[in-house]
Amino acid sequence: MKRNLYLMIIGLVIIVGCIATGCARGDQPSWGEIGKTMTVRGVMKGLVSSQYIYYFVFDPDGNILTGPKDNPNTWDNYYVARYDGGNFYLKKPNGTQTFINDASANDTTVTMTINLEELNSPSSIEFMAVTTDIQGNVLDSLSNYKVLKIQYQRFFSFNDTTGETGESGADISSIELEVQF
Ligand SMILES: [Ca+2]
Ligand SMILES: [Ca+2]
Repeated sequence: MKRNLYLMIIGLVIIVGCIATGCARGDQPSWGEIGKTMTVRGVMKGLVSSQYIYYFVFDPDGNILTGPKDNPNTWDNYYVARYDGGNFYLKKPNGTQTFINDASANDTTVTMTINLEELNSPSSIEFMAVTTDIQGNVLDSLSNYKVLKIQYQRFFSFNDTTGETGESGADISSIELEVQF
């Protein structure tokens, strides 16, 4: 009897543990579930500096024919994350702005993690990365916005060889995006 009880407790612990961790290996949560995040890493050619503003721009409208261009004045309908003066911000199309807490700027890399619920839980995103000086003059960007089919792919990597600028801390070298459950 004692042995059976012992086995039952072990089984219960495994089941509860599996539920708590979402059964990461065997049984992935379906796409519709909440709690997904997207981490964006922007790697520059030189050191990240507060002399520049680093933008990651998201269009979650589901239409791959529209997406953010490199001009910050055209981003009113998009979700705009930025590293600006030592802080990380997320500005929404409705004008509200919040801090991004899970973010860092180290060496040549700016990293921000955004809860996808903040972007209306999209299944695809049109994405753009742009750097400017503090006056707002664009220094570098991706050559065009990237379509991220995040429902089907979890990791994206783009090298940037365009828009080379003499200001290496604002010269985008590569962008990596990763969706996490
Ligand atoms: Ca779009
Ligand atoms: Ca570049």
